[in-house]
This record gives sequence, structure tokens and C-alpha cells, in this order.
Amino acid sequence: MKKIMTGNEAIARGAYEYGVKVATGYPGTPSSEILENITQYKEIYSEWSTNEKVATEAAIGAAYAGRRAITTMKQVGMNVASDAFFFAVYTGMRAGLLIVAADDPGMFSSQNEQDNRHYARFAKMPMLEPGDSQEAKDFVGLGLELSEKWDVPVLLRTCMRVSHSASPVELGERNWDDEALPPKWVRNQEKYVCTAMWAKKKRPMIEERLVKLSELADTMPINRLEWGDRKLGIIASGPAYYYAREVFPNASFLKLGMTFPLAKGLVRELAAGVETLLVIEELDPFIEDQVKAMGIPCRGKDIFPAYGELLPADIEHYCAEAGLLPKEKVTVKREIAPKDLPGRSPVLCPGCPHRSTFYNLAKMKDLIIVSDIGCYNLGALAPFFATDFMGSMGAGFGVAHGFEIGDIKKTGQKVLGIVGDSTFFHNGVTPLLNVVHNGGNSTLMVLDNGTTAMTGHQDHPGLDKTLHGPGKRVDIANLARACGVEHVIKVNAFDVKGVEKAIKEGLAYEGPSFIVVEGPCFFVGQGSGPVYEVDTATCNGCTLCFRLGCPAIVQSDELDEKTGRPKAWIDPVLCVGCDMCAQICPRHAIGPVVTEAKPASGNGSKPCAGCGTAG
Ligand SMILES: Cc1ncc(C[n+]2csc(CCOP(=O)(O)OP(=O)(O)O)c2C)c(N)n1
Repeated sequence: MKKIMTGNEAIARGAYEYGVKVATGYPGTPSSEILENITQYKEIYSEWSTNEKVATEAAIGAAYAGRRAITTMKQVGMNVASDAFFFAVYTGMRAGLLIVAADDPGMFSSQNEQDNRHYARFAKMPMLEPGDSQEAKDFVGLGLELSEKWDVPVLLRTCMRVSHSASPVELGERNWDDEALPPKWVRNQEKYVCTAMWAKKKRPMIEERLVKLSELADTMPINRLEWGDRKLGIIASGPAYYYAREVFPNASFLKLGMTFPLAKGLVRELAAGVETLLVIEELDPFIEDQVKAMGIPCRGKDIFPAYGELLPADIEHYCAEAGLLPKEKVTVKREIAPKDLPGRSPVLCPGCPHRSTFYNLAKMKDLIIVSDIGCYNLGALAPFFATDFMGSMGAGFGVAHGFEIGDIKKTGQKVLGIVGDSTFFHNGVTPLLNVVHNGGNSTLMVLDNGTTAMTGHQDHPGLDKTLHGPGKRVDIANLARACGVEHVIKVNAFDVKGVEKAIKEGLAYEGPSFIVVEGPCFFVGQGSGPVYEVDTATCNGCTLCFRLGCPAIVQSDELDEKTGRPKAWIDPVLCVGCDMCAQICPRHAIGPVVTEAKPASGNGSKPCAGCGTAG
């Protein structure tokens, strides 16, 4: 049977069919749906782990235990996970281990662009690159087989276009004897204890394995020569292969499914048979550099940029410029947005608990606000423009401490570090410990909205549910106390003044202080309260409520006679009754519409957890 599936769904299906027993991961676009789809297969244990390193270690342990395992992450997750998979290349495992990392060429949802293919070469592990959903599923099976045969983790590298686009997939049955108990663990220290004296002995084997895998690559059906016109030979993998085929239907091709180690024999054969050799690959010249290192001249990054996506229109455009394609053959229009298109900045949702924090912080002008990744990164944008920094998960705390030990206080400025709740568990606890242990004085704040909102509401240790069901909740404030913070403040995110007071109190405290701003994300439980409205007779167009950046509050057509400024209007379709606008309105012109209650949405049977006025 065939089914249309996204690449992520197909990888999940592959995990099922090829007998994966344990699946771990940490959310991140474009990879998150793999694990979410795996939960439908009850044969597989799955969990959101606290971060990518923990997820990878758990998958490694499961593979040591003799169970096929898979771990999933977005591209920057590999940076966090890398300390784990480097050693697994030395130890090998008892069952197959697949590390799935989804790259994001074009940076649709990432803080930096990176080409994770380098990790395969860096860690010296084989890498498969699917170009569509069928390959995504098949390569799971192939990767696990390779992993078991060569006793090494295998990297399955996808990218956004493979992860999120859909194509037909032939479905099969689960074809692995997954219930059979693996043999008992027998201690083998030389294999599994990566102390230098034993690990060192494996170094030559790791190099020899790569040579043998490269020889194998020449014979693998997923690496294939497709002879056509001999004028142009193209090496490509992943979606770039299909795009290149569209642009050059008659050229000769080397389609690579395993891109590391390289099928050098096939590369030589193609190079010898064509006039011009061209490598078409997104991001870095990963294949191109290896081809050139073989002494084979080829073109590639002299034509294409080493950043962004390379869609068919881009390939046409750059190849026409380089004289490889007649200009009249350029058929597809490059989608470059018109320059006069109005910019539309993303905003916090109506009812977002983060709003009170950034409304208050926007007023604290001489404060350095070291923030982090999550929905709360929108505090950097209009109307707040409140934050000074965002880098990588956990850096909100780590870099804040750096400002402090960098003596920034001598300039009279104070520093506030901010992370979200999922980010706190991911990588915020260790920098907190660092502050405490080193006698730091930072004010650190967790915006606890009870979910990993930005990536689609996954669980984390601060919740009483897991991917499968009930879980043990770790209390953030108690954890901070256990880390040695003496001054811990908890505040209701929907109490705008309370949040301001908490921030000021934290900043005034001598020694590390820790503020937990608690209030659930609208989508996980806050629910709708009554719709709010503006009493236009009282509103004088002071514009203060606009500073909340709530999409439900807009300028009305009615101008205030005295000030000449537009009065506010609340869109009843968008308002969820969080009450923040009512709290800050100096003329008390905003309040709930008493007569008509808006039907609850989402988990909205509960009253608003924060402001107490909703019901
Ligand atoms: C190392 C790494 N892993 C995953 C991500 C993807 N990611 C971006 S924000 C985020 C989670 C944010 O959750 P939280 O801190 O709770 O903030 P919220 O979005 O709920 O406000 C994740 C997982 C990333 N950017 N970096």
C-alpha cells in the first residue's frame, strides 16, 4: 500500500517497520514531527528528553542494551548532542543506532545556518541523505543495518524540504524480531570504557572502517551513476538531486544516497566520462571539497552560494549566469519577495503570559536584557524592542553571568538573564549552578508558560505529563533553591504590576536572585475568559495599551477630540480575556463584556489561570 507522507512521517514509519524499540529526541524545527509521529507506534518507547545530548545518550544506552534506537533533533541540536555521539563512534553498540538531524538551509526557524554533514566527517561516522519521503523511510532501515554491520552510529541527515514535504511511500510491515530479548550484557571494558588507553587502540580501526565504507559506497545501489549527455556530469544528493534533474533532464548524474564516506570510485568514473563536472549541493562545499581533494577539478561553489536553499529556480539562475545553461532555458521564476511588501513582524499571541514581562522590561531603559530562544524571543521585536541578546539555548543565563564578571556594573548598568521553562531544563540549570557556585550576583528569570510553546507544545520536566502519559513534575523554583539560590521569587504572569515588582526586587537583591514568572500559554490550558471591550467614552487615545503588542488591540477610526489620537478597539474574535490591557489602562476604560461570554477554545473549559477575572 502507498501513502502520501511527509519526510518526518516516513522516518517515523521507518522506525516502526525496521524494528526501532527506543526513540528519543528534543524538539526543534524541522525535526519535531518525527517523534510525535512515532508515538502512534505502541511497539516503540518514545520520550522527549531534556536536551539533545541527553536524548542521544539515552538512545546510545538503549542500543548498548541491544535495542534498535533512534534519536531526533534539529540542526543546532547536533551541537548539543555532539559530545555524546563522538564517543559512540569509538564504542559502537549492540544494536543499530540512528541519529536523525534535520538541517535548515535558508534559516526558516533557526538562529544560525549550519551544514551538519560536517559532523559525519568530524565524528567519522557514515551519513545517509534522503531526497524524498520514500528514501527517508528506506534509509532508516539501511542506516540501522549499516550501524549494526559496522558497529557505528549512522547519521540520517534530512533538511526542511525533505522533512516537511510529502510524497508517496510504499508501506511495509514491522519486519524485525523486536520482542526477542537481546543477550545479557557482558562486561567488555576495552569496547565500552572510552578511557584513552583503550580508545587509542581503536583509532586505526576507525580510519580503516571509513576506507572500507568508502569502498562499499561504490557498490551501494543508493549511490548510482545515471549516464546521459556527456557534456555535463552532476554530483548531487538529497532534494538537490531532484531539483538538478528538473533543470538538467539530459545530463549525466551521480546520485548519492550515502554522502559520507564518499563513493570515490563512482566520482572518478563520472569525472572521466564527462566534459564538465559540477557538484550541486546546498550550503557548504562538502562533496565538492572531497572531490577536489581527490585531484579532480569540478565546479560548484564558484557558481552557487554557500548559504540558503538551492531551489530549482536558483539552480537555473546561477547555472545560466555561469554559462552552463542557455539564458532562454531559464523557465522557473525565482521567488524573491517584492521590495515594497510591508514587513509584518511576528507578535506574541493574544493571552500570551510573556507579554507582561516585556511590557515592563521595555520601560527599564538602563537594563541589559540577555534573553534566549522561545516565543519570548519576540520581546526583541515591536512594540517592546526590550532585549539585547539571543544566541543559543541556555545562553540567556550563561551570557548574563559573563556580562557580570565582565564588570558591566561599573558602567552603572544592571543585567537580567531570561530563559523559558523548556530552555531552563534544556541548558539553563548548569549556568545557574555556575552563577551560584562562583558567587555570582545575577538576576535570572524563567518565563514558565508550562510548555515548550515555540516548537509545538512538547512536554519537559516541569510538567506532569510526558509524550506517553503522566510524568513527574519538577518544580522550577524548588530546583533553583536546590541549586543554592537563596532569593527565589514567584510571580503570576498575568499580574502586570506584580511582574514589575518582582523584576525590581530581583535586581535590587545582592547575590543571585531567581524569578519564576508563571502563567500558562493560552494553548495549553489558560482558556478563554470573557471578551474585553473599550469604553470609547472613557478612552482618550493615550496609546498605552498598544504597548502590550496584543494583536487583539488595534486603533479604531474614532479620534479623541482633545488629543486627536485614535481610540483603542479590541477585536472580539482575537481577545481571550487575559485582562492585562484592563490592568494598565490609566482611565479604566477597558473591561470585560458582561453580556456575551466567548465560547471556550482549546482547553478552555478552565478559567483563566492568571488574572482571576476570567471565568
Ligand atoms: C539546541 C536547540 N534545540 C532546539 C531548538 C529549537 N527550539 C527553539 S525555542 C525552543 C523551546 C522554547 O521553549 P521554552 O523555553 O519553554 O519557551 P516558549 O517557546 O515556551 O516561550 C526550542 C526547542 C534550538 N533552537 N536549539
